[in-house]
Amino acid sequence: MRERLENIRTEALARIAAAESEDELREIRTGLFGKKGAITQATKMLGRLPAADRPQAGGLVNETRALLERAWEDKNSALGAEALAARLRRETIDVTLPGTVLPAGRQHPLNMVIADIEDIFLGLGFSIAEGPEIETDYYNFEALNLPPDHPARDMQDSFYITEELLLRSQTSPVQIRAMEKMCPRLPVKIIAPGKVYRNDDDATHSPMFHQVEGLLVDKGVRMADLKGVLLCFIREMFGPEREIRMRPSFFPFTEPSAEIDVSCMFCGGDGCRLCKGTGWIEILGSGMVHPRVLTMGGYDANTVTGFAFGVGVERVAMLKYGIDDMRLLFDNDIRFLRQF
Ligand code: 2U9
Repeated sequence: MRERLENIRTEALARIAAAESEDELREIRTGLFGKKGAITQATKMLGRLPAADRPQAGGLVNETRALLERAWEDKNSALGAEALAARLRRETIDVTLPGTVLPAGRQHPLNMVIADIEDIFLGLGFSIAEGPEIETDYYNFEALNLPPDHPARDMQDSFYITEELLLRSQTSPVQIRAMEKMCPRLPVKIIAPGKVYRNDDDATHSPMFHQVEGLLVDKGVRMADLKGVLLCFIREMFGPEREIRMRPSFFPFTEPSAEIDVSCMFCGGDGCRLCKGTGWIEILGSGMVHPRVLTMGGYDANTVTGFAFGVGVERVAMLKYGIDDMRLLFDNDIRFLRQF
């Protein structure tokens, strides 16, 4: 047994020392410690020895196993380190080479304007409400007091999906939904930004455009509150020198209704080409929420009042950045967009 173990040891140590690859080393390991490996066999043979010889022989087997295992591990580490060193010699990486510069994107001017409007109204205590772009006839028209013969309800003027469903033509349905949800709590104080759709397509109209509408419902809300909030909005947006004026108007969902003009930001009100010599530019629609609309939202029109307004985001962007053709906002020409 002793002799046999010595032979195994001498031969194995020589083979381990001579091994040139990790593959070769793995083979040696199997030859020693695998199922039919020399050390495994020697361990099995112990059982056949006379009981008196077993402890000593067992000790020898363990000693040889431990010695070979250590020799194997040392060689394995050495070969691994060598392989890594060789790879590092082969692969040179120049960490000083300039990297690939990814072009940085930016926000679309329309989204910048929406974010600006949201910031201003958040600062005034309004919350932001959102809703579906596919609406029911009820929320888009009926709850807003739009009569059955109103032109917007015509198949020609709105995008119908079925008789009951259409692409919303304004964001007002969002506010009706918000009132239903909030009722009877007060105040309802929200803005509704988003995409709206109308069957219009020419130099000044796009079939899809963006609106921000606002709604404040509470006890004792007056037209003076509307004017104050909108003056604040206009001055934050276009500068502290701006003035506003209100002209009587009509919308089915507000009574009374008013068109809001802003003093021309290009000539300061003296009159120029952009304000057509008047010194004023139309910017918002607004009014006191029609009692029928309050009722439809669930509120008692005898005890609460509200104001509402709507503004076209494309129009604000054009005025703010001096863009003269709305189509530029939808062409997605990088040369245009990178100027903002
Ligand atoms: C509820 C009640 C009333 C929203 C309003 C306008 C006036 C308005 C236009 C501005 C330019 C649409 O984008 S535009 O073409 N909007 O003139 N919008 S009052 O009134 C509401 C909204 C919700 C419940």
